[in-house]
Amino acid sequence: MSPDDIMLPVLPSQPRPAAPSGPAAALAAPTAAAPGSSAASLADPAAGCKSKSSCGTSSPVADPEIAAKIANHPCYSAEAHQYYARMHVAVAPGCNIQCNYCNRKYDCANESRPGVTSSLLSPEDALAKVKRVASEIKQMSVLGIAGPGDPLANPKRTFRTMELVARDCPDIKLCLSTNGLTLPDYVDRIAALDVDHVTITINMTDPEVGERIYPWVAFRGKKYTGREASKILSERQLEGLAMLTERKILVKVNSVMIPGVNDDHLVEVSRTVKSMGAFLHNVMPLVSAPEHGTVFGLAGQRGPTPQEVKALQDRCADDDGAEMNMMRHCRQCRADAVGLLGEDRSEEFGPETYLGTEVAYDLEGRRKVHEDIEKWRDDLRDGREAAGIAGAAGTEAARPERTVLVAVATKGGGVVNQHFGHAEEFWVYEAGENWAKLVQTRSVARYCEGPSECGDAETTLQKTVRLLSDCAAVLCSKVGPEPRDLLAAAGIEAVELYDVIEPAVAAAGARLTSDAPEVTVP
Ligand code: CLF
Ligand code: SF4
Repeated sequence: MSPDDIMLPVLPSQPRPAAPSGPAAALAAPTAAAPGSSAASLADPAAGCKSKSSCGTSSPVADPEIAAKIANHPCYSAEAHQYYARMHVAVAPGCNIQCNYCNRKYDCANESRPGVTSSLLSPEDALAKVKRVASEIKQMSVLGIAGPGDPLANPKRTFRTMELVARDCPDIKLCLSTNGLTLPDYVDRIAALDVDHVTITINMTDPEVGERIYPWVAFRGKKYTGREASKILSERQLEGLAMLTERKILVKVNSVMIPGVNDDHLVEVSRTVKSMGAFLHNVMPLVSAPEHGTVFGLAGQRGPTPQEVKALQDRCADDDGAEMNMMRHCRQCRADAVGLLGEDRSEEFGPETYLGTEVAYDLEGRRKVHEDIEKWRDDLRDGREAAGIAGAAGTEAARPERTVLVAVATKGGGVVNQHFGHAEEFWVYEAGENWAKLVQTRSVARYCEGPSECGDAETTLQKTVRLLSDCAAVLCSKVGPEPRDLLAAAGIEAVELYDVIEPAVAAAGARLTSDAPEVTVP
């Protein structure tokens, strides 16, 4: 679809920024931005965020050095994730601990989606793949190593890969995810490679909780079990975290939310890691199915509902919780994921596409594409500011008293541009007058609370309506009569439009909260 194909409800007298070329166009960006949208015209321009920082977390990033580091990292900046892609290379097969949600046949579930198996690459083949992907997907800005085992349990392969990529692809950010057991041993090496982003999976800081998650830990040639194992793991994780933050390396903490095991404990974890300088906390749902053959899966341990995940994320973010920056848009990628978060283009890059062919690294072409993306983002940001819409840049002071949840169907590019029936995921925003803040992404296929609620008889449509049950409206480019009726029966208004997301969400929020009988701010 070209930008000109999109019919936007634009006021004719309003200025339109130029249509983007290159990457933004490829992302189906629209021809109008916030100032010209009908949605924006409903907003009062009195309030609004003046921040230019690219913040995807729950709070604005005041430090320009940090803002620059996260500006094009799709996981550390929710705004960036609409435009920039990441890729993972599966170079790290082994692991040094056992998690009860992993059976080793699949990718490391600390960062990846359980039940997915990625094929292993040598560091040299990984470099060839990175160069191929970088030349095809120029908005790919980050290379992450996240499995299929633990990257730091495979230090030779992991660091060799990073060295090769740093040598040949100087504009790609390096990113690493680890269970943290051996992290303190490698912090200097990580710093020397200019790795600016490290994720540690911390599911507990209390060994009593930990012994229900980790049956054993292999440390310095010895296998530990019970509380002792979790005590060692937790101490090493926190030691590594402190060492990284001391070196100004941004740390994201992942926590797998396991209902009845660590859910009540995770606010405490959030508080601890925040006090030690972690930048971002990503509470991810346990995905547990008997066919994965994990201890939790076989024991019938359920995963949380999206509503439970959001409630916990909100508690961690709250003033009386941990007041932590929360990541709300994780897609639990696979260890060989390629593309924008939420899309999986790994199958386009099989070995035949990168082995045996020399790919020239088009640094200049990539720079140009990234420049175009930044221009497009600036236009949208200026539009939001002109319309007085806060939330995207996280200025909590501007949050209205009354908000509702509004779901959006989007293919990216910052625009409501997807048919309801084609959407495999929805972005859920907190919406109110002059306020639009992304609070969760929900995958239609991912969440299932077990046979009692999600049996064979439940259609995808019914499941989708249940997924959005706490939303007041869903914004999409098109919706059929059957889903519209089912949504209406569940109290969810279906709104058809093509528009820039934030102004459209804020307008819907303003309208819905003016009718809403109760305050829904958490
Ligand atoms: Fe990969 Fe992870 Fe780096 Fe991102 S993923 S190593 S921080 S580049 Fe991102 Fe994927 Fe969630 Fe990970 S969406 S699973 S948080
Ligand atoms: Fe599996 Fe990852 Fe846990 Fe290792 S750290 S046991 S690979 S989930």
